[in-house]
Amino acid sequence: MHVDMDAFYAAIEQLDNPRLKGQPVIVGGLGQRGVVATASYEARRFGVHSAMPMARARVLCRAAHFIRPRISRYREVSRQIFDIFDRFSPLVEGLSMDEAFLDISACLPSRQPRAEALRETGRGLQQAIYANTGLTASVGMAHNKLLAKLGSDYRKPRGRTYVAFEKVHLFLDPLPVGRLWGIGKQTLPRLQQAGILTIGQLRRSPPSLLETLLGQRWQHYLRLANGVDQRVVKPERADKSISRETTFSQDIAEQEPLLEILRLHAAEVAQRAGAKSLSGRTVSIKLRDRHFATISRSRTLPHAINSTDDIFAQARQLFQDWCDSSGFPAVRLIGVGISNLQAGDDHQPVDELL
Ligand code: TTP
Ligand code: MG
Repeated sequence: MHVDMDAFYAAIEQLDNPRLKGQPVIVGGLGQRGVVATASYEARRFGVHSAMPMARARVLCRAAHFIRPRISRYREVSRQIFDIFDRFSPLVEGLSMDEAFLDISACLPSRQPRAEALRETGRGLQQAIYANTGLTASVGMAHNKLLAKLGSDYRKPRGRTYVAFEKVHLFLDPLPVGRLWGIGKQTLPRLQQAGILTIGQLRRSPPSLLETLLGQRWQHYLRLANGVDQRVVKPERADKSISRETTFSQDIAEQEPLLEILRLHAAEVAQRAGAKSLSGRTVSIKLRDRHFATISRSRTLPHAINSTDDIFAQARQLFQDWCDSSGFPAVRLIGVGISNLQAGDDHQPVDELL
């Protein structure tokens, strides 16, 4: 099952301020270069959508209520809905604040035929979310991730779609080819120029043409177009932090090599975080001096990061501040880590939205 909340930020604003119910609401950066984070379905009718410049949204829908994001409130609601997901399955893979895969294969009531049991579970989850939060979600159910994800988007908002095994082509064939994972800005125009507009057209194209258009990965896309996807739901382990440290056999009394090691550690932390689609708001360094006194310094940012450069920039600043304040005694151990972890990438850095 794939679950995705409807107009998440905007729906929370409408929930918290009932005067906004049924009204066009646009959440995003209100400054000069602000960007739309999301719009209520009432505002979408005017053509407003995520990632659009706010200036454009103001032209399209002048009567809308324009609201700055309240990320911490959205995170609070996100925790509530993830608590509900946990009640439905032990296997939950969060993709972002408002979206997750649930492997429910082992959690279906056995007294019913499978399709019925699935539909009932989907409905039950939607009802539990609504009862606990007052918000609506859309769900997609199928035997794999690709179909479940496309299913949740099929009849948004408040949609519920079950793609049965024998209906795969019926469901996939008419969808635009750009809906397949991995077909992005670069590949899409090439396919369109070749007359491949739908998933069904891709599925029926000759392999030689697909190889020319899609390169080495053509068979992968052909499998997706046939609704074949073997990926399993990967629940994230409850990591609290990701860190890497080294203890030296001798004290190091120069800053240059220590910074170099800090950078390597930052790269490893970034790589491990990226592999799990995690990012962190807090960066810490750990140091031990020759007297075995261990010191840690940390800093918490307004948005989560997980790139080498971002982590290293923070770690270096922390290290330099420590050198300035301590007079830089020789170092025995140095490490860097991130914590305050969250699933997925933030769509936009928060400061771009403010
Ligand atoms: P989405 O699930 O993509 O969008 P949505 O929940 O607002 O609307 P729907 O699912 O019904 O189509 O993203 C979830 C939240 O993430 C969204 O409410 C705001 C935020 N977001 C951004 O900040 N920038 C973006 O570009 C996108 C796509 C989302
Ligand atoms: Mg959503």
